[in-house]
Amino acid sequence: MAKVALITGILGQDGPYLAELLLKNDYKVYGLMRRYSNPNFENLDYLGLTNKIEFVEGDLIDEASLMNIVKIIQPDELYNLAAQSFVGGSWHQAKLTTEINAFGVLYLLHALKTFSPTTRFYQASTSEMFGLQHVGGYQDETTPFHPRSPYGISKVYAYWMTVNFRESYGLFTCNGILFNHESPLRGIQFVTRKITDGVARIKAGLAKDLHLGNLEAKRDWGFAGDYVEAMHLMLQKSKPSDYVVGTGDNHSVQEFVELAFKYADIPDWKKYVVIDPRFKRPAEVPVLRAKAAKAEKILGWKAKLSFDKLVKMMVDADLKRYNAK
Ligand code: NAP
Ligand code: F7E
Repeated sequence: MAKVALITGILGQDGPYLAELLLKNDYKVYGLMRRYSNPNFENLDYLGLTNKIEFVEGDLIDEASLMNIVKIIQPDELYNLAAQSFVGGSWHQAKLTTEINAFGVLYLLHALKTFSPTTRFYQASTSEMFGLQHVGGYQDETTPFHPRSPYGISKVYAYWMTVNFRESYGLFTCNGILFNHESPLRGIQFVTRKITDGVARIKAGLAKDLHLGNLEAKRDWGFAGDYVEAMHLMLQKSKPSDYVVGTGDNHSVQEFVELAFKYADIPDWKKYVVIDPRFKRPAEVPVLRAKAAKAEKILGWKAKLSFDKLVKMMVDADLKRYNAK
């Protein structure tokens, strides 16, 4: 019989890539979305998936809606990708970020324990939990947490609640501690997509400059399409566990900028980039770099798309969007 999966965050970046993977594996896929006056199916449409998903309406801050959905669907696998995921915005909406990212996870876990205790649960944890912590420049499953934003703090709560329901009630729960992953479906506020969109606008004559914050921050950037494979693999193992997922390589925001301008064939990026204090953060995470040896050994997972190819893929997609080539 076909397996049933419920994905929260189905309209975001990762939701559509994961849905594509599960549909290819013959799953029936339910997608949880909030109520909108005007829903945006752009990312699912981009992959041609909108008509293949069974949508259910609910909200991570509405516990009763989650209880009902879990009770009715009783999925084999639940992937919790929904979140207020923008770190920069989490200082301005700290309470909402906490309600969605922290309490929302408690509500989901409680719903599973009550109505569907055999469901396998994936929690979208993040390298932002490490914040300032690293050993020799890397972070792995043994690295302590030192989150630097309300977002990172909310995710630490969710991480431990996910572990706690495993240890207290024997639920099959996994944390994927994912490092930054990007794609043409990335939200426009995140720095990679902001850069590729900005470059395409400049190329199309729609913008004269690109305002950015800290160009020195370093991130371990991979491709979202590769990372959803790791999520799925975690829930196929015989025992639940927590895994770091990343490429093992990192680059600065400036390196991303240089490459994006190069691929768009715009010489001298310095003529266009304006350093704007509005995009600097009250507390920065300066360097992230994964040591994903556990994922490689136990899941057989490794990032496939290189940094250069990722930047090119995103630049090409945005140039196409603006018909700027
Ligand atoms: P994303 O593009 O921001 O998508 C998040 C989704 O969550 C959106 O579709 C959003 O719905 C939904 N959502 C927000 N609040 C909700 C609520 N109260 N109830 C129901 N749905 C809600 O994020 P992503 O990049 O796909 O990331 C997926 C998950 O992985 C997130 O939890 C993120 O924190 C985590 N993560 C991401 C990365 C990364 O580099 N991408 C790395 C580590 C961890 P709307 O469309 O209504 O806004
Ligand atoms: O920032 C710097 C900024 O917003 C990356 C989320 O998916 O990954 C993401 O969080 C870096 C930071 O991603 C601008 O200061 C410079 O150092 O693209 P970002 P993030 O904060 O790393 C983690 C793993 C998640 O879990 C999150 O959900 O770029 N930066 N100038 C800028 N950042 C933005 N957004 N805009 C700028 O203008």
